Amino acid sequence: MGRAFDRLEHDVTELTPTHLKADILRHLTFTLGKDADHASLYDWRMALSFAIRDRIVEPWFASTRKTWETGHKRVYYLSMEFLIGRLLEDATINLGLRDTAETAMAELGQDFRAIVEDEPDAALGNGGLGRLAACFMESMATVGCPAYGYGIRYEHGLFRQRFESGRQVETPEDWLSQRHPWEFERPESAYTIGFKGEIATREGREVWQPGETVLAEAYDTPVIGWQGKWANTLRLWGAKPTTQFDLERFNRGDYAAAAEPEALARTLSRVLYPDDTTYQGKELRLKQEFFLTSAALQDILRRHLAGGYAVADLPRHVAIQMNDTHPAIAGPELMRLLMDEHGMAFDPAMEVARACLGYTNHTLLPEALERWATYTFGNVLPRHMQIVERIDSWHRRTYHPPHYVGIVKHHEVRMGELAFIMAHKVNGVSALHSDLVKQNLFPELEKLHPRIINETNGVTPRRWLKMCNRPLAGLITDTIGEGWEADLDRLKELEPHVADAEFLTAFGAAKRQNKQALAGWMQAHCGVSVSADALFDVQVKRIHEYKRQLLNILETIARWHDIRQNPEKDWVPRVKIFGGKAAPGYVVAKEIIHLINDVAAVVNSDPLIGDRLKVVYPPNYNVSLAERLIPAADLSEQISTAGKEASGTGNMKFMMNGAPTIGTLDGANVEILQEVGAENFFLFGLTAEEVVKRRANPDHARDAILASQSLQDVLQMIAEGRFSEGDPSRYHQLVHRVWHHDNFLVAADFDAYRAAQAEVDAAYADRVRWLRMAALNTARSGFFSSDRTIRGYMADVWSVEPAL
Ligand code: NBG
Repeated sequence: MGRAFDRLEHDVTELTPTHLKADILRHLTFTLGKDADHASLYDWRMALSFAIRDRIVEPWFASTRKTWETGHKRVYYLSMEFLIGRLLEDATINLGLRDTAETAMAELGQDFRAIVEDEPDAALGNGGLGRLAACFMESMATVGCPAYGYGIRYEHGLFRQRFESGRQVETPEDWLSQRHPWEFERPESAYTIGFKGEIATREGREVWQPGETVLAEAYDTPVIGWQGKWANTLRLWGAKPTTQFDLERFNRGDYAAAAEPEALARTLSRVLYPDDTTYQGKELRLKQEFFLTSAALQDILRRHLAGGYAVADLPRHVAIQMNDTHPAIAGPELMRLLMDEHGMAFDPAMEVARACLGYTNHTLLPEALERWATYTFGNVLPRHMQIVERIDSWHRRTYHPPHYVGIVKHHEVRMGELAFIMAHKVNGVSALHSDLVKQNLFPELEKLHPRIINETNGVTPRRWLKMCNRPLAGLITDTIGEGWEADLDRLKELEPHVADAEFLTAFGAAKRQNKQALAGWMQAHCGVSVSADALFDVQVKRIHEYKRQLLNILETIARWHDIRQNPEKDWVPRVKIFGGKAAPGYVVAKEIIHLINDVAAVVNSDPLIGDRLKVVYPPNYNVSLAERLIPAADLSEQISTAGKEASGTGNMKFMMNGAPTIGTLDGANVEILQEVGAENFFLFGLTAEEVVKRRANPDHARDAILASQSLQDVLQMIAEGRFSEGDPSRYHQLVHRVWHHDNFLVAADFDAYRAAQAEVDAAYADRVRWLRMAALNTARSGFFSSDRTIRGYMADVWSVEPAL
């Protein structure tokens, strides 16, 4: 066993650019079939990726073997989204081969950076929830937690975003149009997934005879942890037809019909639903959720039994985490497998299922807690409908909940309640959110069976600091030595250096280097020229009303107006940077995008303004753009309406990269504030409790607008068409909504936000003060490593020890 690891460590330290070059050329010749003289950038990327992948396979086998041999408990992370991004550079970093790879490529006459940037993002997710799953996969491999991630291999990930006259236009994303070098197809690992049909009773057992079936086929991507000591598997399911191609029809010339079974099956893994916080009441969505969950559970049971263990022993070897309510069908599906396929009785099956399952809630927004009409649910999953009803009546009989609490209510199946009841632990994703889950979401259930705990989110410092911010990572290593990457609390050792002028200067120089790189990129890609001396103020995340990009752009307008009124004043130059996509059907969010782009056009071409204010909105925000923007940010915008953002994880990435937050007391901002100290955080706005109270006043927006001359001016300018020349009514509805339907209290928080922005200006003008704040943000960000989060889940939810 140990031998494999020894060999790997030996390999990695010994691997010279010359060895790696030979590997690359071998793959170029024998895997790609290309001559070096005629190889394209793509060919070189493939060859390098395969050469790097080779180095992952050995620790991957060794990890799998060790888990088998010791019968170690495994974690199974079920998620409809994994927002992975690029893998090549990340893999070289974790293997300690980044510089070797760069040198090898240079010696082959190739530019490593260009190769890295040629890789398409694997965008199998919408936002924070999917990116969290990807960070968790990397952290589980780093801390040596044996784990599988289970998801769907969507042919089309999240759509690509373009702007046309300032409007969002979506085009399909096609990451699989090229070869995906990181995965291994496993045609032998395939399961039949059923839908619809009937239920028969045979020998006293219920037997489901599905009316439709598809095949779920596995594609495995190894996920390597820091220093290559452990690797886990991300297993994504692709849908295939169970019926063969219809040759008879084909021979009759009916080509389209002959290909029908294939086309139908493939729809299941074709597209990612492009929405992260609103629930899509689509039959296809329910089918996708069941497809993922059933394939995963069949695979888990197969592996468990192959280890020679009894079904009843499942909880000792298996922990299954439901990432949000999307895979909540895992409860009834596991019950079906245990009862119908393995002959367990209801009560013991319930015990086994509940001991295995954990549920993470990622949002309080009621529209995101899935509810299926019993008609739809019963039609798509008739056997599961029976099981859900049985669980619900068992729950009522055993626990006597209030009449309004239950799984099946008003002809709907409530997936949140189902997940709660079927899980032994339920967790929220930040301290504040977990409290709100207790108080507002499941108060009665929590009273009956207390099980809500908190696991504050985290992000992997390998990708989000070491990889994306080389200047800062280098400075950290020079200052406190190596090893902080897997022990992020060590960043605290930077604190004494914050008093040291030389260190601060170096910290500032690292930030400036990133800002200059970004400025060059924005000039080339967005056609806007900005000064690296300006304050880079960044808000990047999905566009959603509760995240309040509107508040930010209204403040931008106020700032523009003020500069015009008083151009002689000594303004601190700002670059407002926005990034993010709106769900294609979310009209209000798309209107906000349009407004931001319209404001950018006016501000950026205003000769009175010059460098004092710029607005840049690079299109198609994704993981790799985040890696470019976050290291260059001076200020992190985390301005959601308090009580609405469950945690946020972008906030943690900015903090790590030395950008102080301007933000509300929401989600993990609360903990960031606690860690960094109030003097290093720009806090403003109503608290979650105050939000609830303020909302009770139906005139809250009107009152706030009438009390703020600045906000009145801003709304007036928008309504007059100052940003929509030739189309003055373009934003009438938007302005009307601020006055009369301001659900997220933009007006109520406007003045407080402006005041906080003025404090930011003052702090930035004092160079040393600002650098100290920025450096302290990095130094105190250790808590937000996802390694800490994973250790928390391992101890509190999964009861699993590290295998390393
Ligand atoms: C999101 C929350 C974020 C949180 C991530 C990860 C959903 C449903 N929820 O605040 O909005 O950081 O989950 O927990 O996407």
